[in-house]
Amino acid sequence: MKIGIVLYPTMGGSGVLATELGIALANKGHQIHFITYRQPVRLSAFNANIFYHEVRVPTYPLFDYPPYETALASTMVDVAVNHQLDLLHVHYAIPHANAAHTAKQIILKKTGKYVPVVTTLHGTDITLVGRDNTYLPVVEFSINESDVITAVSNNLSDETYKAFNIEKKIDVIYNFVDVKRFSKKPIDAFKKAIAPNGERILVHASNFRAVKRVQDIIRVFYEIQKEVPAKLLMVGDGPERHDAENLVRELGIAHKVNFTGKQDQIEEIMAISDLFLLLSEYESFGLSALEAMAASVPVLSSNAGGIPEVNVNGVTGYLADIGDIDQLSKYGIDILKDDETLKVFKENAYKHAESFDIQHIIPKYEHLYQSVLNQS
Ligand code: GMT
Repeated sequence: MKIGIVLYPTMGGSGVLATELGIALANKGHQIHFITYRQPVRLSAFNANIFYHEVRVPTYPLFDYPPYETALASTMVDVAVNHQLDLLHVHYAIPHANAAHTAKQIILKKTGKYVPVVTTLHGTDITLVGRDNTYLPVVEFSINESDVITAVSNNLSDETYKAFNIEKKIDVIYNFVDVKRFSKKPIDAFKKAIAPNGERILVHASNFRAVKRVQDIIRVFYEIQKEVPAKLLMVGDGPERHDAENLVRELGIAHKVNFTGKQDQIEEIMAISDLFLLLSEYESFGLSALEAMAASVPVLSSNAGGIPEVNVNGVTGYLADIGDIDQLSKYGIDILKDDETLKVFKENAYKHAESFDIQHIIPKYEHLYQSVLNQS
């Protein structure tokens, strides 16, 4: 198949997932055309089946707001017509689903070919941004106009039906992870540099937006390190980083917490880690937690949104209510208290991650593409 994939090229979960999906499909012989405004972060190695089309947004003094959506739809038309795409798969509804709807109509008028649109909902496009009345009518319309709608968890599917008047079935296809890629041997020198005295290594990775509640992570770590010698790696960057760094200083634990900034080689960091923290207000899925589990790292998380569909309480880690610092800290100490307990959690985390392996999930997308193409 010849597939156009539209995505955000940044470190966010939807972009990572869409890029990994495209690479995996290309490895299976499909021709993949990524369409976005910058080279996607995880798209590095050359692959003869992968093409990247940059959306250029020419500026003009009249535009206070350059019309990205128009430029995107035009690029989608250009790529679909000139490369004879079979379908368009857009990740994150805003503004991709609407741009795809426009592109689909133009392609049909120009060439007589119907190019179906698959829209994958990822999270904040529904739970935060999409619900905003400024966007809602267009988001609702363009989701309904998609030929196929998928969501990355049952929770996100439920939230979509609650927030919008959706007239179609939403297919749930869970996010996936390449377990092989995350099953790395820890680099001893790296581990020693972070935890020279054999301290436990805790890790959080995100875009440090308010929804991630990074201050809770610092507070939970503060409690845990009183009982268990530990270090904390805060990976990523974003609006809440500054306040989180201040809190670390206020609590007097700056020597135990390392804000690494954005890191490309997240699998090397996961390989030396003992516990991953994800205490968000909401996550449709929690892809970073799954990547941790694939690296045999148990997860301490909130029970928000779709996280319980990924992290199994008492098995792959623990879950507690959002902001329940006491309970979360107790659970963290419980996982880390002795090597034997930690080993069991690590093994369970890895085993559970295997059920989300890329090899099980890619065929689900291929099957979906094939059935929409058969219908159109
Ligand atoms: O908010 C983020 O972390 C980024 C966001 C995105 O759309 O890029 O992530 C969402 O999609 C991920 C991949 O499907 C999910 O794993 C995240 O849980 C989801 N984030 C939220 O729902 C807040």
